Amino acid sequence: MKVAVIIPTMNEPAISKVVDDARQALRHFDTEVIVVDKSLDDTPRKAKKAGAIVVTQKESGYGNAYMVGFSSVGPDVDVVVMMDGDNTYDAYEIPMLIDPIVNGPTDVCLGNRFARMEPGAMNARNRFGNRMITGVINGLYGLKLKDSQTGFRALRKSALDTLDLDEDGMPFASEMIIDARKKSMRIAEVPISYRQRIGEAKLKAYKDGSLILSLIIRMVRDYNPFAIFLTIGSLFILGSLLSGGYVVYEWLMNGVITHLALTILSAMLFMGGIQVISFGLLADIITSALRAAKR
Ligand SMILES: Nc1nc2c(ncn2[C@@H]2O[C@H](COP(=O)(O)OP(=O)(O)O)[C@@H](O)[C@H]2O)c(=O)[nH]1
Ligand SMILES: [Mg+2]
Repeated sequence: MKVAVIIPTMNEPAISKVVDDARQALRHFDTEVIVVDKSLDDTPRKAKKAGAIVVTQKESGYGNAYMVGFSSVGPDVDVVVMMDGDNTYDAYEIPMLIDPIVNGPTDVCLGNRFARMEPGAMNARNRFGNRMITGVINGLYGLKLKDSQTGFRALRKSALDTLDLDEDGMPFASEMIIDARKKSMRIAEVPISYRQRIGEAKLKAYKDGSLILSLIIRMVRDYNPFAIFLTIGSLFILGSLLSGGYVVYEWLMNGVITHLALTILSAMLFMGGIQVISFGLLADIITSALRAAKR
């Protein structure tokens, strides 16, 4: 059983400890630690000294770093672990994280940071953003995750090889879950610890948060447009039934219609709703046809 640990780094002062811990934690396995580096400081030198294979990232971005890392793992690797270089994750929990893959049918195992989170490790804004994004992913893709944005993950190498990933930045983390789900992979979540980071954060909450949400909308639109249009169209029709119901009620009671504007609004909402749903049906037919043509 061979395990590769991939750590993307951009100026990470704790990298020596992180690499040391990972190698020590996996001493009973055949192990390689790969650091994909984009630093201006001595991070790569420290990583090499601690025993990691260092690959220099030419382009930039968190997702791009992992794509470089995935293509650098040895051919005999069975499990790939993803981890930050900032000491937030406890490398000694790697054996626990990979267990559902090594001893079970799991393809993708995610570490849930909310299980054992040190105070101050994640600020309220990021906690809120994570909850929102996780809720949307769960709702749209029928999952029950607690922490979709975790950076501590393990993947069965054979499953990883079939994923189609091309998000260069932080949305990569969501893309991976959504694609794994679409390919009916077995996804598990295990409780992990999460500590305060050493060194400066690279995540830009507002920029990365909106990039992640726009990725999710794009993925749903491309793969399952009908879900989005049906939801919007239904809301229109629901609104039209409420306002139209009031108009009809008044007409039945008094025999006259006094709310002309409301009447027009109801009719427009109803027709709009039907149009949006029809459009969704068309979009669905088009995307299915395109997908069939690609095969
Ligand atoms: N090579 C590389 N590493 C990056 C890049 N962006 C972030 N990282 C690293 O990816 C890991 C996750 O970033 P971090 O700032 O901890 O994000 P957070 O855990 O979501 O707050 C850290 O080890 C960073 O040094 C990048 O563009 N290139
Ligand atoms: Mg981090």
